[in-house]
Amino acid sequence: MYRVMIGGKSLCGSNYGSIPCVRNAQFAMRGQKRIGFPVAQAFPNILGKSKSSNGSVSSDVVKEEVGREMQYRLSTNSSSDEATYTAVAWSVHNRLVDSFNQTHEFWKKKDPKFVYYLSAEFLMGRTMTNAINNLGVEGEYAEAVREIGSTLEAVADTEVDAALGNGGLGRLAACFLDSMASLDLPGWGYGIRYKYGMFKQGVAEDGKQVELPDKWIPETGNPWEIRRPQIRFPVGFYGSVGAGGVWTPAETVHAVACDFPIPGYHTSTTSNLRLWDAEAVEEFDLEAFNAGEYEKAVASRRKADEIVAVLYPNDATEEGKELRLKQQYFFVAASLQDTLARFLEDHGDLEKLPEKAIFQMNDTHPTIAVPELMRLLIDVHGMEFNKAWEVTKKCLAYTNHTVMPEALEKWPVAVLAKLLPRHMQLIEQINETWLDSIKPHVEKKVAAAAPKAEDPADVPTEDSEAETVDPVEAALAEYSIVQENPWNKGEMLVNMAYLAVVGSSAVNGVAAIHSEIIKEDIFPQFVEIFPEKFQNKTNGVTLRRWLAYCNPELAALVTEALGTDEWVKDATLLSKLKPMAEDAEFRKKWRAIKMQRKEKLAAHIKEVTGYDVPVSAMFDVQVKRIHEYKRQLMNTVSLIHRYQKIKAASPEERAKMVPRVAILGGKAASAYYMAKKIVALVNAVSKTVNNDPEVGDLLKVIFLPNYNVTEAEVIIPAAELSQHISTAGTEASGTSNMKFALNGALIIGTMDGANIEIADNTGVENLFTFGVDAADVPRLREERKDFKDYDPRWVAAFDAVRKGEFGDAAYFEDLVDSVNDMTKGNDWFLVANDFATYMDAQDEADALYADEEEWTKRSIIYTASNGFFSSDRTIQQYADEIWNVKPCAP
Ligand code: NBG
Repeated sequence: MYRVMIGGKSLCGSNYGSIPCVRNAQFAMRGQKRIGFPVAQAFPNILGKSKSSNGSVSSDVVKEEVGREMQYRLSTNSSSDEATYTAVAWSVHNRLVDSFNQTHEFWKKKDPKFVYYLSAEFLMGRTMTNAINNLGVEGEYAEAVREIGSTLEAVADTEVDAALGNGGLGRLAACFLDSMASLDLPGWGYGIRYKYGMFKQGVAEDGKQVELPDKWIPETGNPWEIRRPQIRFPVGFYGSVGAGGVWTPAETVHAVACDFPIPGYHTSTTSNLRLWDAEAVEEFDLEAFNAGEYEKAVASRRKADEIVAVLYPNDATEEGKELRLKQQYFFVAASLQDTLARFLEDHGDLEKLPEKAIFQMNDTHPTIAVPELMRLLIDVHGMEFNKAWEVTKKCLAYTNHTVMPEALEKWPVAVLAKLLPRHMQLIEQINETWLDSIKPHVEKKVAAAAPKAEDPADVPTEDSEAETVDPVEAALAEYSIVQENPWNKGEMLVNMAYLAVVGSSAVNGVAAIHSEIIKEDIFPQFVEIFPEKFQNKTNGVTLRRWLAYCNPELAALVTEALGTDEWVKDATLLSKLKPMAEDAEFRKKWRAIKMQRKEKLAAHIKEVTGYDVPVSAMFDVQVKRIHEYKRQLMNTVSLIHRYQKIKAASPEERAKMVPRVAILGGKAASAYYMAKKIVALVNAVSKTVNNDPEVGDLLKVIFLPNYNVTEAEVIIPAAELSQHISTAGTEASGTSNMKFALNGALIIGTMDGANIEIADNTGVENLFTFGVDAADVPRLREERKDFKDYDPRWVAAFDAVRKGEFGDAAYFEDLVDSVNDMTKGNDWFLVANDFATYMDAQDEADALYADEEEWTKRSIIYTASNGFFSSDRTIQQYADEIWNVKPCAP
C-alpha cells in the first residue's frame, strides 16, 4: 500500500554508494537525476594495494602520495603542519577508500546479516592516527613525514576532533564501530552529520564556563568522509493523514549520505559510519527571488540546515525541543529507507528482513524507528499490520544508558501528532495491540492481588474511589506506552523507553548493576511479561585508541613483557602481566613511563592554564561531564579541605603530606544551572589555591577546559588516581573508569556502574571504595530531611565558600544550599552522606602513594586485570546474544 505523494520519479539510495536503484520510495522527488555507479568498479584500486597487504607500502610511496596531494589537491608548497596534515590525511583517505570498496564488494557478494547501530551521537575524536595505525602503515607514514620535515605526532596534532557526541554514550558508539570492524562483523553506524559538534568550552576571567560553536568540518573539505549526493532519501514532516493512513507531509527534506570509512585493526575490513546531511528538496526558489521575496527564496534551505545544525549539548538532561525530535526522525527515517532499499536490491520478501538486518537503538533517541519501520512496511510496502509488527520486533533491539528519570524521553502526544501524525496513529495502534495482548495477564494479576472477602478492612466501601476505577484498567495503565503526565494532568505523553521495550527483541543495560536496576526500577512490569528479553552487556572501550595509540610507551612495554602485541586484539592476554607486578625492574620501567606521561601532561597544563605543576606529586583526575550525580562537588569540597589543612599545618606536618595535582575537566550542559556553578567553583578554588605561596607544591588544582577525546588521550595515560564517585545506582556504567584502569590509574570510587565489575576483576581491596550502597539510597533519601551529621571538615570548607574565600559567595549560594539546606536543595545525590567515607578513602590513597613500590604494583595489577573491558568482548557478546551477526572478512 505504498503511495507516491508528490508525483514524479522516485529515488532511493543504494547499498554502498554504488548500484543504482529506482524503487517506490515513500515520496517521490521531482527533477532529480540518478547518478549511481558501483564504487569499486568506477574507482579501481588506485594504490594497487589493500591494507591486507601491509608492509608493501614504502615510505617513499607515501611521500610521493603526500606530495601529489600537496600539489594537486591543496595546490601549495607550504610545509606547515596544517598543510602536511591535510595532504597526509587525503593520502590515508585513498587507502581507506580502497579497503572500504573491497570490503563492501565482498559483503555484497556474500550477503551476510548486518547490524545497524542507530545512534544520535558518535564521539569519534581524531581520525588520522587511528586510521594509520589500524591500517598498519604507521612506520611508513612516520618516516615519510619525517622526511618532509615534521613528525607524524605534530602533524596529527592539527586535526580537529569530530565531537558529534555528548559523552559516554557517544564515545561508546565510536568504540563499538572500531570493534565491529576489527572483528570483521558486517555492520554500519547510522547517525547525523551535525555541522557543529559539542560546543567548545572556554573559561572566562571569573571562572565561569563559556560556550563557543564547535565547527569541526575543515573549510578545505573533510578527508574522512565521502559525500554521496546520489544517495538521498526524502524525509517528511507535519501534514495530515487521510483515509487508510495516507500521510501527506507538509514539509520534506532530503537526507544525503556521507560515509566515514571505519578501518578495523590489522584486518582487511573497513566498515562504514553513514551520517546524514540535510538538503532542501528545492534549494532555491527563483520565482520568489525574482519577486523580491529573498527570505522565501532560501526558506527551505534554511529549514534543512536547521535540522543538522547542531548536536544538542545535553547529557542526561531533558531537552524537550521539537527540533530534537525532528533530528531523531530525520536520521532514523533515512537509515531505515536506506537499509530497506538495499535489502530489496537482492531480496524480494520483506518478511525475511530479520534474517539480514538488525537495528541496535542506542538509547531512546532512535526509538521512532519502531513506528517508522511499521510505517514503511505497511504504508510503503503493503504489509499487513500483524506481520509488520512481528518483523519490526525481530529487527530492533534497545540499549538503555541511563536511569536518570529526566533523560528517559517522553514526547508529548501533541508534539508527536503534529510533527509525525502517521507515526502517532501507529503508536496508538501498537499500544492497543500490546495492551490487548497482556490483558489476560493483568486480569490474573489483579485477581490475585484482590482483597479477600473475609478481610472487611480491605473491602472497598460503597462510596470509596476504588469502585469508580476499573482495577484492570488502572493496572493496565502501568504498561501503557501512552500515559498521562503526572505533573500536568490532561497532557498525554509517549514513553519512548516503553515503546522501545515493546518494539524490540532484546533490551539491555550497560553494566551488571545497571541491568538489574532497569529490571527492578524502570521496567519491572515488562520483565513480568517477557523476562527473557532483558539482558546485560557490560560496556567496553577499544584498546587500540585507549591504550595502544594514546599510550604508546606503555603499550611498547606491555608488548615487550608479553613477547607479543596480540593483546591489542585479544585483551585477555593482559592478565599475563600480573606476575610482573612483583618484578622490581619492571616496576621501575613502568614508573618511568608514567613519569614521562605526567611530564607531557604537565607541559600541556602549562600551555593551557599557565600553571606549573610538580610532576612528583600524585596526579589525581576527575574528567567527565559535569553533573550533580557525578559529584564533582564532593571532590571540590575535599580539595578545599585539603587546602585548609595545608594552611593550618606546621612545617613538620607539611613535610609529611603527600603532594597532589588535582585535575578536573568536563563540560556543563548549557542549560544546566548547578553544573555551571560547579565549573565556576572549581575554577575559583583553583585560582585561590594555585596563587597561594604558602601552599607551594603541596596542592595544585587544575581545571582543564574543553575536555574531549583528544584531551582524554593526553590526560588518561598520565593519571595515577582517577575518580568515579557517583551516587550508587546513578551512573549506568561509566567507560572512562575502564580507560583509566587499563592505563594503570588506581580508582577511588563508589560501588556504582562498572566500578563494581572493575573491582571484581582487580580485587576490591585494590580500589579505594567508599559510600553507601545503591540499595540504601532510597532510604537515605527519605531520611535526608533529618540529616545533621555534617562532618566538621565539610562545614569548614563550606563556611569558607560562604565567606567569599573562593570568589563570589552570592553566586555560589544556591550551590552551597543544594547540599546543605534540606529545605532548599535536599542533597538528592547524598554528597553530605558520603563525604566522611570519601575522605577516608582519600587518606588511604595518600598513604599508599607514599609507598611508591606498592603503588606501582597496584598500577600494574589494574592494567593486567581489566582486559575484560575491551569493547571487542562487548561487541562479541552483542553479536552472539542479540544480533546473531557473524564475521565476514574480505
Ligand atoms: C551514559 C551513562 C554512562 C555510560 C554511557 C555509555 C547517557 C545517556 N548515558 O554511565 O551515563 O557509561 O552512557 O553506556 O549518556
